[in-house]
Amino acid sequence: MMTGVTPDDPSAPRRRRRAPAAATPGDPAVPAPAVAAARVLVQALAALGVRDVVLAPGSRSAPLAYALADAARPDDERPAGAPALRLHVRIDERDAGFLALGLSKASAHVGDRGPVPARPVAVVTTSGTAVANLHPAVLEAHHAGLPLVVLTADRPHELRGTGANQTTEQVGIFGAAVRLAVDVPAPVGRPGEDRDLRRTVSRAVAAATGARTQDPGPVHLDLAFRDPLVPGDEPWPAPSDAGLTHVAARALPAEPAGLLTGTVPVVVDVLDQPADAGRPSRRARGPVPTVVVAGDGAGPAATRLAEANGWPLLAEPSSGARQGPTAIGAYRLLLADERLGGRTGRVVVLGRPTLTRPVQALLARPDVDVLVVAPRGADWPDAARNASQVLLDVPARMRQGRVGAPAGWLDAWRTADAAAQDVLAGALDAPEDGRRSRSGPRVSGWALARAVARASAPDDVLVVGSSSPVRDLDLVARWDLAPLVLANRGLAGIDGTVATATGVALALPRRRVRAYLGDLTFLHDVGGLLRGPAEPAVDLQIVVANDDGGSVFTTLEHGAPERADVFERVFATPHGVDVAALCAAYGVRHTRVVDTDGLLPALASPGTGTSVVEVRVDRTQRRNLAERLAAEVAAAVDKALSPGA
Ligand SMILES: Cc1ncc(C[n+]2csc(CCOP(=O)(O)OP(=O)(O)O)c2C)c(N)n1
Ligand SMILES: [Mg+2]
Repeated sequence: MMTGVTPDDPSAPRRRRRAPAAATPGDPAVPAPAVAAARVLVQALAALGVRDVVLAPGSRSAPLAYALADAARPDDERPAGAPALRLHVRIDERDAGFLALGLSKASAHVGDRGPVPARPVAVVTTSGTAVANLHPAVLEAHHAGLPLVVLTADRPHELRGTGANQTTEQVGIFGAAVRLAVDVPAPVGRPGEDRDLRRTVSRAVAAATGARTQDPGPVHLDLAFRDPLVPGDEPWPAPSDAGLTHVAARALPAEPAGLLTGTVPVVVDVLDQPADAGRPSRRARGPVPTVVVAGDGAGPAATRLAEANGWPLLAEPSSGARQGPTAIGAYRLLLADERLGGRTGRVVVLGRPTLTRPVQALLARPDVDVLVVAPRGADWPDAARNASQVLLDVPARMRQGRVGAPAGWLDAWRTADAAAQDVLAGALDAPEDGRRSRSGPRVSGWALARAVARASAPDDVLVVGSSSPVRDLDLVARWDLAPLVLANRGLAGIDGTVATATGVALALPRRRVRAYLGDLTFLHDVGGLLRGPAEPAVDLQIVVANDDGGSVFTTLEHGAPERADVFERVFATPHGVDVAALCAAYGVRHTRVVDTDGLLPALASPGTGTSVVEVRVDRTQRRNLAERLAAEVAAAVDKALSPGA
């Protein structure tokens, strides 16, 4: 939605209690309109729950920069009227955007009284290309449902379309990716202006948090500022509630009423009837063999659902659900088995699954009844266009474990998973893993993923990059109690991951935060390491799986031997970068690990500050090893599930 606010907006209040004096240029007691408005805006953000603001430098945004610098002063130095905010300054707007995203992502948690949604975090830029550099983070926030409040400074309307320096079409630049876009005119100091601005900020924060819609996401205020942009000694305005609108959040019913009482039969019908009406009733055949697929952000409800009914839990690392006795680590390799994936008649999907083709194939099968539980937002995940129902919540009968599973259903999956784990352990512990090659010793991606998983305690936080790291972790991670695993799965970009992890680390200073990413993902966002001396230190360990290129492509059709002639140049993109030198340039500690023995010690003691553990990973064997492991697991599972095994 896009709205414009014009100086003669009819929504401006007609009755005013105290008309503030219009600004008189040069009046030492009254700040310039742009400066006054920036202060009111910063006060409103703080009053509406914003705690962190990320700023990239620029001149048109100067009124906000000065106001934020005041708000970030220590308590005893902050001017009267200035709210307390945490300020983070970054040079690169793309990183500023992802830093804000990481700060917001890490603020969501499960509190004593249930889930606490992500906090809105603001990011401020100047005009021009600076704005466009926020686009990747805005898109990720859109698809991940994170409340980014994007504040971009702009020239006043009279300078737009005139060829004025650093002036472009900023209004609406993020298109459908923002929940709200407002063209805020340059303040002139007219009566009622502050109040209107608070109203606009209130709407923006409500739209970002999804208070009315349960659909959080980014919002964009394009703020025109007219010179002068610099404050003098004028005091801050007293904080005021005028125009502030606290919008009550629309609460989802914990259990949709109809399901609780059984008065809405539609869901219950589906649970009791076969997907294919031509087959005998499932009631007659007993419980449907069901699995829970927990995609990104599914949360602990997925674990509870699986445990209540004795259903296998196929949980991605960033699901927040991958733990406990029902979690099937190697599910990706088990779905092909007729007695497991083949027998599955129903899937309950929580969160958004994106990682593996076998899961997508399962969700696409016409003989599988797919129930998607999507409590938030307008959309729901159903890439296979096969969902029979989209529910706001897990049906009560399921939640209470009254749907159940056929005898031996979970046991079969667990037996198969144990067999798969033996195969994986045998391969990853074999002496040829971590072997020496001409360019030095290397470990496999899976061995590294397993070491990262093992090094991650329940209180730790793991930010995992797209591409192989998240998929390798998905195959090998086994946790009784999982760490908090976060990933940018909204659009699964390899961009902005260092900055996202930095935001997470800044948001969770008391927890050990580790990022685990591929070398191209690291290099793409190496600028995320850039932090000026005035910025707070970041305790973050970055584990880089360096296989000199994009190994994920080797496992796809592009990596087939017959395409080898072009593969290296146009898919793998090797780079030969000296990561140690790069880290030195950014003043970041660097350790290189070349064998499996060195892994655990390097991961175990991250120390303070930001450090990089570069692990030399073998890419050349990934395709062969993946094929070999799949075949060996299939054989081992077959043996384990055969009668008399
Ligand atoms: C911004 C962006 N550009 C391109 C891609 C496509 N892409 C997916 S994985 C990948 C390679 C990643 O390589 P690396 O980080 O080294 O991980 P590896 O596959 O080697 O494990 C690329 C380029 C993407 N996801 N996001
Ligand atoms: Mg790589």
